[in-house]
Amino acid sequence: MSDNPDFHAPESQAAGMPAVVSSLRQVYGKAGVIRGTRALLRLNQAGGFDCPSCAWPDPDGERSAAEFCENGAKAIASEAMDRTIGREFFAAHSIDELLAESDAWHDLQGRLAEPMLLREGATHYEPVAWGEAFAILADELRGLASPDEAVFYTSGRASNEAAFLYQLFARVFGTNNLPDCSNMCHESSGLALKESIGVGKGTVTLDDFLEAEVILCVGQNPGTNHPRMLSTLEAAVKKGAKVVAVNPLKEAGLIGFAHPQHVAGLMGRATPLASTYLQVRVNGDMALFRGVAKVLAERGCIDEGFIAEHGSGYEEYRRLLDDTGWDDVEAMSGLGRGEIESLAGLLAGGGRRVITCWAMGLTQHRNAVATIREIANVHLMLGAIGRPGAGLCPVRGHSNVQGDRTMGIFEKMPESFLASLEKQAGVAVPREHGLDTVGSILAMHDGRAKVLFALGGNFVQATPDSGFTEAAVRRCRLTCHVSTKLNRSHLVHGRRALILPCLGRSEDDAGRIVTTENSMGVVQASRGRLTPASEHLLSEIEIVARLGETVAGDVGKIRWRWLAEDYDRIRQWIEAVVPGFGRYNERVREAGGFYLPNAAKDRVWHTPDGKARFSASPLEAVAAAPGRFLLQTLRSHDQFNTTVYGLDDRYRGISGMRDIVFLHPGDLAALGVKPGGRIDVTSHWRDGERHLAGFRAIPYDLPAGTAAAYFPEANVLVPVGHVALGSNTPASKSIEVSIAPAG
Ligand SMILES: Nc1nc2c(c(=O)[nH]1)N[C@H]1C(S)=C(S)[C@@H](COP(=O)(O)OP(=O)(O)OC[C@H]3O[C@@H](n4cnc5c(=O)[nH]c(N)nc54)[C@H](O)[C@@H]3O)O[C@H]1N2
Ligand SMILES: Nc1nc2c(c(=O)[nH]1)N[C@H]1C(S)=C(S)[C@@H](COP(=O)(O)OP(=O)(O)OC[C@H]3O[C@@H](n4cnc5c(=O)[nH]c(N)nc54)[C@H](O)[C@@H]3O)O[C@H]1N2
Ligand SMILES: [Mo]
Repeated sequence: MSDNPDFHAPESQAAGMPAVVSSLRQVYGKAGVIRGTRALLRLNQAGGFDCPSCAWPDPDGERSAAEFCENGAKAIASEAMDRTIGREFFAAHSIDELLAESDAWHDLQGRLAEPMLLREGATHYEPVAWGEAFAILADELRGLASPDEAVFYTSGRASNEAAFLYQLFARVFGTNNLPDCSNMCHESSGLALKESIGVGKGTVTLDDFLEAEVILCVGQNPGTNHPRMLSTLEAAVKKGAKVVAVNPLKEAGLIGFAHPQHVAGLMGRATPLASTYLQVRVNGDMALFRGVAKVLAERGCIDEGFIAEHGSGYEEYRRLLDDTGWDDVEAMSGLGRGEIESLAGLLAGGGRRVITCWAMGLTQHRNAVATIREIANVHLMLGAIGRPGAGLCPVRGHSNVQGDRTMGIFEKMPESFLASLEKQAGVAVPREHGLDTVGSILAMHDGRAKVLFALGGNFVQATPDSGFTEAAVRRCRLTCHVSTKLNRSHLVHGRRALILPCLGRSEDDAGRIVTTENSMGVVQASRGRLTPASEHLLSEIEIVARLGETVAGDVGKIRWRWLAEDYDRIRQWIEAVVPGFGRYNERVREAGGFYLPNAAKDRVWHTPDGKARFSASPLEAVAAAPGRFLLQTLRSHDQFNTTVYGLDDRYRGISGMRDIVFLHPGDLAALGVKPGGRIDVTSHWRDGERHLAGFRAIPYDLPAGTAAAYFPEANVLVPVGHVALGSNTPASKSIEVSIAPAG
């Protein structure tokens, strides 16, 4: 970590030697040499554990000895730290003192080592026995007027087994209030894809990348957030694929990639990645894809056979294309007609083997769902779905966020799942839809929800509108977090609060395996090998089972302890409830695991009319009022969501600071602010203003009138009511702000 705040020109490539050096320094510095190397050697190897960082898949066949990336190494270093914090630490630091420290400081303190309780009115956490912790939970949960007054949040690291048992508990307890990090992440993708192609997941595998002719990377920064994806892209480029980046910001990882596991890469010779870099306007993607579709239609570059056999709604969509003017397309996308025509030409050429990848740059906008359906429209026109080298690829965030959904962590699971769960459990489960993340914040704020239980994550820090959300959480009777590391959600608490420390994925769970599902629907086993950080830790599964036993008791066919004793039993239950998990225990022990079925990949469409559906949504893009900016919140290279490893953002040329706002150099000049000078930022929403004072303005290559700042520091500016239509995902990539020199 650099101590002196500084900025210089951004890099033009990602990875290479600095990445390797940086990862090793992280691991050896924090975890100690032996724990660190052992952890890395087991990372993403068959028989080892699944990297807890991102959800990019591992190669199906042979794996290199180092199937990890710099940021995977940081995640492990953070989890596998030798240092622990228990009763002495919490006796020495009051809640207020801890609140005054930064996220980076919290992460450096070490692993949570024993269960802790914050009594009503107390200033310090104190140790509590596991049994008493569960008794408190039972007391608070049973004391609620309705089970719907409890909220059960999940972050995307929970294993399939923990997630399945947890949703079973919530539903047996009597509520579908199962908000998760996905509500803030790929919810818009799931919804859009379900409507368009009948499956809320992507349709490609790693092999498709090697057969693709064109790969679009839209609204994502893989160099930082999915570094192993760069290896896949590099391999694809070497086989002749063209990579097109669509991003308002110039990201080093998309310009060039020096492979850290290859000699040439280590020497700093980068593979030029993106053949084209389209600096679209923030939220201009829908207009871009509409423009592409217009060109394809006008030139007749469509797959008529596919559309006739599989599509529905094309005529209406075609009329919409004819009615859309180029002026609108150009103004909203910020791109010229020529650029859009060349992209369309590229997509239509040859075998139309096109893959489109995307992440938060698309999902966290007001019109996110419509934008993603627009991408599906283009793929349907080209017939570029369900055949080799072509398809849709939402790139997931957390390592098991996709699996958690498959397991039923969702406030609106379909009837088929609930009916089958009910049958297996022998207990009635509720049907009324539950609260999602934004819904939970509002419910806590106005007193409809009184207990917040979280399986992982950092609710207070990951959610929008920090001031509003903190007030909401403080109104709870009880907040309880199952966690590995200290975070702000332990410190912004309800009347009483509990911290329940659990094993991390790298740690030995009495030799037992758990399973996860990656971004491409591969289910595989994960077995931790490191000695647990403390002898007082329980696995997430044991914690949920004891919660079930204490709060709900053994009911129907459920024997909580019996299920948690042998995870194969939980997997047998999953097999009975969730389609696609036949011979689960057997297949997950085969090298590489197994693929879940994906109907859209087989051109079977689980939509109401059994067809892949063109959607005709009105074209729109958000725009800031004159003189104002559209601000997006994004990740630095030194963080995993709310876990801040350090204060650098190497590829963007930033060291030693996070209190910054990237701006176009011309805008800086117009504001009369020098590079690095201090500014105040105010966001504007129909319910009023929100403020961020004294951040530094950094010149950067992004479109004039737009700005970027780091998540979670800038979350204070995101209004809780500013969400994507349909998916209710906070629209944290387009916040209308005004900026002034610091006053
Ligand atoms: N090391 C590391 N890895 C991670 C994470 C992490 O924090 N650290 N987080 C994980 C999680 S949970 C997730 S969801 C993923 C997130 O992965 P990303 O989606 O890559 O994460 P962000 O930093 O939010 O980056 C958003 C990108 O979208 C661009 N963008 C913003 N607005 C627009 C727009 O309107 N149009 C277009 N085309 N682009 C836009 C931004 O410039 C930026 O490059 O990464 C996962 N992996
Ligand atoms: N403004 C803005 N807000 C955003 C985003 C954005 O781009 N901009 N991105 C959104 C996205 S995509 C996401 S996914 C969410 C993330 O929201 P969350 O998933 O809630 O947040 P994380 O920071 O990933 O959670 C980190 C915490 O998880 C705990 N943890 C780590 N490993 C484990 C484990 O194995 N088990 C358990 N039980 N706990 C563990 C640690 O205590 C750590 O402090 O944030 C969202 N918020
Ligand atoms: Mo995410």
